[in-house]
Amino acid sequence: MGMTLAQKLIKAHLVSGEMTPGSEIGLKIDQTLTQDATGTMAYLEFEAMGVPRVKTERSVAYIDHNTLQTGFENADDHRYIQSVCKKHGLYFSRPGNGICHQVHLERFGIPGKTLIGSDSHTPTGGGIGMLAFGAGGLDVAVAMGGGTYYISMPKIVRVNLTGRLQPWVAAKDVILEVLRRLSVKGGVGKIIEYTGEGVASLSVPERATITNMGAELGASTSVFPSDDVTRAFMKAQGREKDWAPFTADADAVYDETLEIDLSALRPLAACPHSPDNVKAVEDLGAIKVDQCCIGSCTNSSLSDMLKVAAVLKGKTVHPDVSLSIAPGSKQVYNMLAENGALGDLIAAGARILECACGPCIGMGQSPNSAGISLRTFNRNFEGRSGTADGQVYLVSPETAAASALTGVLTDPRTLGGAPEIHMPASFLINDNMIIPPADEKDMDQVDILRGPNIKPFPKTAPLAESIEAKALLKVGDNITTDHIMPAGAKILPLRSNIPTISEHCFVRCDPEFPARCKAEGAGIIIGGANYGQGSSREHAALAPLYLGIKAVIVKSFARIHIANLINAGILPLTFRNEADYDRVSEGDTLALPDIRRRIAEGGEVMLVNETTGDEIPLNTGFSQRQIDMLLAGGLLDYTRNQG
Ligand code: MIC
Ligand code: SF4
Repeated sequence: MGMTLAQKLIKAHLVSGEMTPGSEIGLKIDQTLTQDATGTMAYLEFEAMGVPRVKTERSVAYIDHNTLQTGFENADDHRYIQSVCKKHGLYFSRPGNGICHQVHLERFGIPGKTLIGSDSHTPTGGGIGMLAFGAGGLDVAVAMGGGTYYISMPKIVRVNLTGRLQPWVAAKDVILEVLRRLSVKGGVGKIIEYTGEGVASLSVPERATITNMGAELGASTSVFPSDDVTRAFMKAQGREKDWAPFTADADAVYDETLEIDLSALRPLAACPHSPDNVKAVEDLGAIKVDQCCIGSCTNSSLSDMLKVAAVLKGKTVHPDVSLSIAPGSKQVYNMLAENGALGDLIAAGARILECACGPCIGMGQSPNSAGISLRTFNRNFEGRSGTADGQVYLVSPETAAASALTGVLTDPRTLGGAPEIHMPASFLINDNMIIPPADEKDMDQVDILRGPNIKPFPKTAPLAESIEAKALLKVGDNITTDHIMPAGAKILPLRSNIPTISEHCFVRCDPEFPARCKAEGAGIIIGGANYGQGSSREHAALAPLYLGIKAVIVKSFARIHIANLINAGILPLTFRNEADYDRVSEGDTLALPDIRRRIAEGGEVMLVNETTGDEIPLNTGFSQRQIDMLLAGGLLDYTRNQG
């Protein structure tokens, strides 16, 4: 029987386990990346492991999230990460060099290799045929130390692409269509593999837009074949020697198939407040727009920017609209400057931002009160923009640019002939903002620079014999990590300070939550389906850990978040019967009697609601490795115990 591309890549990196969907597999990791908002913690964890040099083929640290420096914290963290890189063998991408996923694709990604990154959009690498996963910082630290990365073997979904995109219809519209059909839970436990005759018509940046936003499906990752289009991209990046072909076998068998006719797609928009709330732009009508933001790891490639420049050329942004544009990398920015397109953007009145995540993570450019913001980004969770009642629509660069001119949501097809943009035969290559590590023989001379904001990893403890605690919070379905541990310009600088950042844990849902946890000393969180979707931030587990949360009991979890909870030594449990969610109320006193033995034996776990007298069965389904981690109090203690 033939194999899918994803299966081939998994097989080539398989260290342990059986490739049957749902069972735990261990993968050898070739490359890692971190960004600064998750990186500081990941490197503190790496240091705690005591491994002198990274053992991967390539590890890169990017500074792209916390670039708004309104106090000493972010700059201190950048210096800390830079010094760790120099000492421990990592490449350091300086602030200003661009967004991790864009730069990694341009300069480091290699088809057929595995990559994990402490950022949920690491699957961007799937655009050049990498097997790339978002992961918690601890998992990345372990991989840097040469350790195995564990996931549960996903099902493989085939997205068969036929036809070709019509003028003004973009790669963004392809992934929005997949989200419309599958929803933000539809990819959980799955790898999305793109095949079919339509693949060849998509450039690497277009493919990367699609694999990037596959994160919003909850998918483990997404992947395109590595073909002649990939080869041309690698060649244009001066890296043709790193190219090799990778495709699925013709008789590969998939668990599910989705058919998408590219020719039939129209410009789409994800409406507030979820990436799967997708409607056609023409059906939404001329909604008045206050802001347009173009950029982010989803849509900040050179071709995206050139399309936008072509739309704006010779025109002026509508008086009621603020348009911000952040090119994805220094390479993109530099090329825009050299070919004159940057001048067109500036002349039209665009507010040019540095090459970084910026507004996507609430680092500036929050919209006005109840403002309507069209963004080429990948997430429009409520409040993420920094404006609690902001209304964010996710659209293609074409739609954003067209709307920035008219002041209302505009289907770009109404603009007439579409600009013809071709990928250059060679990109401008200048890696002067990437600092290589010190030679191994010199590493002892490198001092690690630690600012006062960097506080140690929170205390963990082995799993108790029994747990008794109140349900300190009850939340509904699709809780994002932006609910659990909000980001934004004010809170992000605290990413290396768990005691202080924990004061912000869940405050968007309930401002009293941190205080209640502190008063009680221990607690349990109750949640609905797809709990923890979105970001890879392990702070969404570390802050609850610091606040004394012992268990999170929900209908279902998002993939990266459940791994982060286990890594932090917090018990993630699910209701055997989803309807039992209704049998627990906030404030109830709950017990998990004899929990240590039950987890150790992998047996049934019973939740006793001492307030109502109900007994509620829970699922565990942990692998032996996860059981050992939970018993030890998390991944750091588990690794230490293993010596
Ligand atoms: C995001 O888009 O939510 C982030 C910010 O990039 C996160 C990482 C983080 O929280 O630092 C992600 O996607 O993993
Ligand atoms: Fe940065 Fe936004 Fe991409 Fe996250 S989704 S990595 S915040 S650009």
